[in-house]
This record gives sequence, C-alpha cells and structure tokens, in this order.
Amino acid sequence: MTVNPSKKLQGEIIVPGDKSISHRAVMFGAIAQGITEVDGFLMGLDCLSTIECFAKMGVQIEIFPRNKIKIHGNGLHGLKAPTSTLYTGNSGTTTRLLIGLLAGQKFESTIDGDESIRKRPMQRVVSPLKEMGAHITGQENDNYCPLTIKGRPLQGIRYKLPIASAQLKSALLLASLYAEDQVLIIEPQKSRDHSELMLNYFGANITMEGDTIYSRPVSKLEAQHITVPGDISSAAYFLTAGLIVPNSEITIKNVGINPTRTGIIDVLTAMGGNIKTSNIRTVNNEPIGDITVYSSSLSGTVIEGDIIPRLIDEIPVIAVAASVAKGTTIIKDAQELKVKESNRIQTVVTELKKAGVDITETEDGMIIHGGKNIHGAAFESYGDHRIAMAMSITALAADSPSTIHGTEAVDISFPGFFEVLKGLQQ
Ligand code: SPQ
Repeated sequence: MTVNPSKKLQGEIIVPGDKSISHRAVMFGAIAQGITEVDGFLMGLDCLSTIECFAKMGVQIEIFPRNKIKIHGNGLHGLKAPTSTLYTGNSGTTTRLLIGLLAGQKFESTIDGDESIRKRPMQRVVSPLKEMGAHITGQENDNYCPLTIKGRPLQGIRYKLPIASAQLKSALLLASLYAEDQVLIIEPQKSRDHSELMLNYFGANITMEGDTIYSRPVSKLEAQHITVPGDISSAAYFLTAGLIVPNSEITIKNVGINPTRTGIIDVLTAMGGNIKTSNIRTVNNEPIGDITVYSSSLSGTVIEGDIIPRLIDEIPVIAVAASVAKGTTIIKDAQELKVKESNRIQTVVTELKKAGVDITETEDGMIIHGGKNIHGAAFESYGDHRIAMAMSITALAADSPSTIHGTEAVDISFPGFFEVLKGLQQ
C-alpha cells in the first residue's frame, strides 16, 4: 500500500465497533438465556474468530448486513463440547477470555491460535485459574498455546493481579460464573472495565469498590440488546492524523469514551492538541460521544504510571504524534507492549527510525526527540494491525510517499481503514 503525504484532512467519519465490547457481547450472549441482538458489531477478523469458537460449542449466531448479529444464547450451562480445536486466530482477547470460560465447563477442549498467539504468554491466566481448581496443560509449563482445558468444578479465589490486564481480569470474571463462591480481584491499576459493566447488564452480581472487584455467583444471565460504540482505539489514528496534518478538522461520531480507555485524549490534550468531545450519552452502561480534532502544534510529554493501561493499544500512534511534536517524549512502564501481536516497543522504534525519527528503545518504553523532518519510507507491519495503521499515519506527515507492507493486518480491528483515510483526503 502506498500512502502519500497529506496537506489537509477534513470530514465527519465513523469508525467500526469497539473490538473489546464486540468480543464480550458474543461471549456473554452465548451463555445468557434468550436472544442477544448486537448492533454496530465489529466484523473484524478477531471478533469473527470469537463467533467461530462459540459456533463450535453449539451456539447459533446469525450475521446480518450492516454489522448486526443475533446470538441464540445456550444459557450458563448449555455450551457443548467442541469436536475440534477452538482456533482463536490472532486474537489474544478471544484466547485469554475463553480459557477462563472453559475452565469451569463440563467438557474438555483445546485452544490454539496463529503464530503470534503461540508466542503470547498464557501463564498469567492459567496460574490463578489453577488455584481455583482448573486443569490446564500446554506448552512450556502451560504458558503457551495449544492449551488443553479439562473442565472442573471451580472454587472462589482472592487474587491480586500481578499486572493490570483486562484480559486476565475478564478470564477470572468468566470463571467466577462457574465458581462455588465469591471471586475477589484486586487490580494494581485500573484496566478497561467493559466485562464488569456488560456482565452486570446481563444480570451478573459484580461490584467494584476502589481497586477491588467482587463477583458473586448467579444462577443465570439474561439476553440483552447491545449497541457497540465506535472503537476509541481505531479513532486514535484519526485523532492523531487530524492533529499532525496541517489545516485539518475531523469529527468522529459515536465513539466509546469509557474513562478506562480515554488515556489517548488526555495525553494528546496535554501535548497541546485541540480536541473537543460533545453529544455525550450512555448506551448499555457505556459512555459514548462525538470527538472533534483540529490541527495543533504539539509538544513532547512524559507518559507513565496509572495512565498506561488506559492507552496501552494507542502507544504506537502516540509515538507518531511524539515524532512530530516539538521536544522530548518519554514513555515508561509500558513493558506489556512486548507481548502484544508484535513486540510493539521494538517494532515502533525500528519503523519510526526508518522515517528518520530520533527514537530510542528502553526496557519499558521509548524516548522520542520529536520535531525533525519525517521522511517517506518502506514500512513493515509485522502482521500487527496497530503497527500497519500507525505507520500509515506517519506517512501522512512525511516529506515523500511511503509504502506499507502487510496492510491486510488492518482487517483484524479496522476493516475499511484505508477507505476512511482516503475519504478525509478529498
Ligand atoms: O486481543 P488482542 O490481540 O490482545 O488485542 C489488543 C489490541 O491491540 O487490539 C492487544 F494486542 O488489545 C487488548 C488490550 O491490549 C484488548 C484487551 C481486551 O479486550 O480486554 C485488553 C488489553 O490487553 P491486556 O493484556 O492488557 O489485558
């Protein structure tokens, strides 16, 4: 894919449905009683992997035009033993949440994914589940897929998470639906809380008090109607593009602005970005709004600590904003980036260096001395959707055209990304 430098971006857009919320709608709908209708579902490859896995466990899921799906829930105890391996493709969320759900079923199952999934650590989920009584075996001390899960009755647990991870927390919350007594989870920092909000919407008994989450047993979940907001992680590319390309004004309608996800807005605003949020309302427990960005002159900043889980997936594109910004940006406490679809510290640094950016890799992040000329380059995606899209935004601010290899990866979370970008360039 060739991406040319841009002189101006203008228009009103929508971005596809939130990936985290779409996965959860399928999973919770599958174990609820009744038919869950979902509008604004993300038809990205990761969420389609989740649908496939539940279809293999006997759940009927209908797909309609215009991003609508209907899940015919089997109830909490109605999933069927799959007759073949549950294949999760490139999706860490599908893999980790399913491990939690499968631990308490009455059957045995095997879960596996693509080359990238086979390199992502699962011990973080497997270890507390074993404490609850789960029987899980896999590669290298049960840390890597393929993993085989023999369903067992589970006990409650009091568990302090060693890392702020919504996937780990959600795996335990799903297992808690099959536990004999209370599951208590303590978070080191707050990570996205879509599971807590949506499970309660389906009738679970989850309470949040400070850094502690309590999940108490319920006898059933009830089907709901879910409207999925636009994904702020997808909006992030256009928020950044609108700020760094001169003469730009972009409005993104109906974006999820759950505070556990809006770290990108806080950081870009702190860097001097002119960003306005309007039309704020709540849809099925999730806050939604329209976000407008105007070209701005950005300055470097320090990003560390509690904000990291609130913007973890946006760091590749934040690094692009920092490359254009005047001064130094330091990103710390982001070692989790090393175990995403690619090692995102390494891939971001390698690719931005190709464009002439003064950027250094550190143990837990990166240091960027921004404001220098950005050159067109031949970028690689490493099969990582977020790297493909971040490098496409870099290309808009470059002094000559760039090529991006492996752009098919955008279909993981943002089918139609390049069409939306072209629409803003006209
Ligand atoms: O599903 P996957 O592949 O793990 O997706 C990513 C992404 O960039 O899209 C991470 F690579 O998002 C994760 C996110 O980083 C989605 C997620 C969720 O839906 O619960 C939580 C975060 O991961 P973690 O490991 O911090 O829990």
